[in-house]
Amino acid sequence: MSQLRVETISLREIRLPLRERFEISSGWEEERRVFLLELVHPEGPSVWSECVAGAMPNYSPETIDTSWLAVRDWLAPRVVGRPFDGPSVVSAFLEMGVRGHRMAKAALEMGLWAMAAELEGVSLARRLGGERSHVETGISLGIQPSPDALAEKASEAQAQGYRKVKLKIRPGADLEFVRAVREALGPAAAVAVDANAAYTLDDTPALRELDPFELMMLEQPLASGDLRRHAELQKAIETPICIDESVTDVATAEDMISLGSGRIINIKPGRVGGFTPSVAIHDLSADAEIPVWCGGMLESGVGRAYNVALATLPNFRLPGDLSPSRRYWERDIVEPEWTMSDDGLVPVPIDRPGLGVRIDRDRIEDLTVRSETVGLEPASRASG
Ligand code: OSB
Ligand code: MG
Repeated sequence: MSQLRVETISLREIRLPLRERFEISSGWEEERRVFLLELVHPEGPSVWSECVAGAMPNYSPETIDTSWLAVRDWLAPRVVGRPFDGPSVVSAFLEMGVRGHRMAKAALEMGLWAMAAELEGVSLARRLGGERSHVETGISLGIQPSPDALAEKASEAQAQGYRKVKLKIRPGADLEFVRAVREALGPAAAVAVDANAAYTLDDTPALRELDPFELMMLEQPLASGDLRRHAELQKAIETPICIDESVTDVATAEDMISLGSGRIINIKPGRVGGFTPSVAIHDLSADAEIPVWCGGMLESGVGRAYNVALATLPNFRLPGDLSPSRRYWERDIVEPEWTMSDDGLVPVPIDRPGLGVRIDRDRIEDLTVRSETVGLEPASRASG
């Protein structure tokens, strides 16, 4: 079998308009700036990966521009031309001498997992150890102008078959919005809320008012660095807290569990630096009886392929944010597009090698606003 190795890495930015504006407590997006990587093996095979950083540093400190710099100047030059014994050694290799920049590292690391799967002729899901042919999905609904407008969106999502409806909340757009949705969907519906770090411990009484609505979870109420305060909040409220932003690596997942900062973890492989840390967090959560689910970052069909593959592991016990392509885009950049059955299941290409979807290279070419290649002589670098 060919050795795991990459000869060139191309960086590309494309623009994809979202079908609807997506608003969270700290900002909003109407058009996704998507950062794609193409990793090319010396014997020809190529794989695509996606860096999930956003346009603005409102979710995490990373942005598409900081991750572009990190990949181009620090990370990709180290990977190019170097043989790896397997994809599981890449994460530790990228950690050496570069702090943070986890989304940038993840895009490369996950690309190498896909390359390994491709070279071995197995699906990415199986390469990670997953066996499911379908994964459960929910929808993440952005903040809407009114409780009624949100309840209408939530009802539509329920009718489409989503297994969880997650509502973005912030102070001033919380209690009445949750009430309207609970009334519209009924007592049995799985409803969750996500605050994206918009509250403080002083808001404990307001957050306790959510208890009677029996939410599936309250995602990331407090700031990213506030694991201890999350533990204090969890003691004061009944709704299970789910940690998103605060778990940035294996150590913070261990801290979260031992402090009791929450009862559920949202794993986004981009946020924690790739698949090797994601699988480690998955495993230690399973040992601690903490369920996990796979979050999303409004990925294109490329990034989604990675999330879907990860969600086939056994301790992904709650529906992910793995909506089908149609939820986000008029037309995706992969074929076939990602779909969902009318009971909220996303089919996994478990028996197709690599990512299991074709990349629409012509369309990507049309949408490209800049590109650069690492691994060629400087004279032949394309830039635009
Ligand atoms: O907090 O989970 C989040 C999107 C961008 C940034 C942060 C988050 C989200 C989502 C969207 O909730 C999930 C999706 O991709 O559908
Ligand atoms: Mg979140």
